[in-house]
Amino acid sequence: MSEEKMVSLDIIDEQLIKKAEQEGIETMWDRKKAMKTPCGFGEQGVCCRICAMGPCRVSPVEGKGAQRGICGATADTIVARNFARMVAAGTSAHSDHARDIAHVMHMASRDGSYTIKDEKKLLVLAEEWEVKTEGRDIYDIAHEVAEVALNEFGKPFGTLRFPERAPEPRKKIWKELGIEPRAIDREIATIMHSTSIGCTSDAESLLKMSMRTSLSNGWGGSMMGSEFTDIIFGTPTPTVTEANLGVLEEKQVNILLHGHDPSLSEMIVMAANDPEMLKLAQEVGAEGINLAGICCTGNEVTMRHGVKLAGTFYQQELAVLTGVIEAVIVDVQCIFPSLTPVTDCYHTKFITTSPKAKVTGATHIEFNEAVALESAKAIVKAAVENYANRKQDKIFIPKSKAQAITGYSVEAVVKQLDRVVNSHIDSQGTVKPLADVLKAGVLRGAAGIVGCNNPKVRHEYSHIEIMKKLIANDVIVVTTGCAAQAAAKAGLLSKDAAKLAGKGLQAVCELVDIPPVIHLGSCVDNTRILKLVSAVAKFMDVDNSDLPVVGVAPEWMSEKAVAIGTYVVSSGIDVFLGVVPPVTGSKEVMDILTNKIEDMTGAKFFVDTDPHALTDVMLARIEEKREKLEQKL
Ligand code: CUV
Ligand code: SF4
Repeated sequence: MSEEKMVSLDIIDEQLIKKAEQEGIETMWDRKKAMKTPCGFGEQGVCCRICAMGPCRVSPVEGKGAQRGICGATADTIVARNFARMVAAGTSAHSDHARDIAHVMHMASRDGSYTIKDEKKLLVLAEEWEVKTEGRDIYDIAHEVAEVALNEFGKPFGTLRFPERAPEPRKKIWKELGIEPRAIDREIATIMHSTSIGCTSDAESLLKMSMRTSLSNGWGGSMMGSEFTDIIFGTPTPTVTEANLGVLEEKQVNILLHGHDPSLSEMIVMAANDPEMLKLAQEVGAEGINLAGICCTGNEVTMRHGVKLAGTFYQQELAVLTGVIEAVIVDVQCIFPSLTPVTDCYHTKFITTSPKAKVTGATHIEFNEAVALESAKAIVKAAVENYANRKQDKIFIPKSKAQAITGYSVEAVVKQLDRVVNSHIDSQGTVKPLADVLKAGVLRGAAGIVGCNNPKVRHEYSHIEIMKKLIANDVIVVTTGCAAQAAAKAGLLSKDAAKLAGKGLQAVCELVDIPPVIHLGSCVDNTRILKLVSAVAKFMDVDNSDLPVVGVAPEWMSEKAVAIGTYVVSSGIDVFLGVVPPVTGSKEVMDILTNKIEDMTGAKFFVDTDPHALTDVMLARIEEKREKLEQKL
């Protein structure tokens, strides 16, 4: 296959990449080419620049070249420290997102921009956290729950609350390993401290710290993000939508929503449906306002409003290249700084909204939660008014789009299963039917496929190949993040895709009326997977690590993914990576992550850049777990 073809899986994107070439616009692939061979030391994790005696790069080969940094740190120390810092950074991103959501809940009011949509979920959480509910106004309860949550970030004593939800054997493992997460900010600070010059040099100890910090993300910040978002904006239910750049509309104002935090995107959705804004759109000659999502924000708004998905992380530049985007509205995370030069080539406005992510050259319109809807309207207005400035000769909208069903929460999945299998029409659902089909072997197992795109691998190829192979082998797939968008574009989130599934999974899909690949949301929503797996484990009276369940990140790139992978393994679920993490320079770290960690947590990391080989190992592992589980039950 020619290099050009390797770039992308679908022809449409190739057309846009060609358009970029013709118009002399640089994209990530040009920059990837210019980057040439990546630094071998960095790639293996053996470059340290923690203090100014360095940077030191030590040899990853024993007995050859510099074996220690100036302070005496070995490759093992340097790799483990770098890994720990990645986990800390990833944890901070998702948890800081959750902190903002908790603040929004704290300011929610009956007649304000932010209200409480899922009162029941709030009451369940209030009870769990022993917040008094009787005879109290729902907003008083919300404010107190939010305050309790905000204290989870910095409380001086004790451990986090959400890990209580894990199965008993899992909690015992965490306790014995000494990795029960304490306050979220504290775990992040501890890693930053312990990895500074002259603190922890013991690799195993650094990895245990990483596990604890990652748990403060999975069973802390991220879980808070999911739960609170549901409470404020509603728990998702399945909705039909469309995905890929073909969702852009030539005759409408197109607004690209990119980033993470629903407290912005939800308000933009509201503003875009506001009669005043629609009238304004008509006045400028447009037929309407069309929202399209990218990355996690895309997942959030499609789950709750069916907003169409423009695509994945890597399509952020390509979307602009269509020439029909009036504004790219972003908040935090995964935003390419290159959106400035790319949007500069068109009429497109690049609007940043968060003080946490200002981008050079972008238009900054700060989003003010206190007057959220007004603030959102001002942003949408700027987009609408830009419609007239389109450069007509630069327009090209690819045709391709696929139908997708998005927005399965754990609640929705469980309810749907229970309703069909047990005819429990009104029930809130139990996981019994799911446990039953797993036990019986109708479904061999379940896989969570998550994460980003990475130009190191052929775009979306790994995501799609792995998903197809798993469902063909009766492994049900749940998916989040950009993996979910890849699935949507490939048509795997449609009920139609059941024809690609094995007999068992096909039967379940037909019976329950679900697609074989289930959209579970954004990256913080990986905690929905933790919740579901834990619920099934508890129901069967086993541990997470006993279940035939795997986590997969075929094309990951972000520090967040490192934190996620670590909390998933720490939660007892094997993690399969399609991109090699920068740890290969240390024998000890490699040995712990891909081997010894199993003795501690009952799960480990597997790495293979060939998606087919990786899936074969996954399937073997699933069968291995099934055999052990059978003996246990
Ligand atoms: Ni938080 S982290 S590219 S948006 S999944 Fe998408 Fe998901 Fe990776 Fe970023
Ligand atoms: Fe070099 Fe040690 Fe400083 Fe790292 S901490 S840069 S290995 S001297």
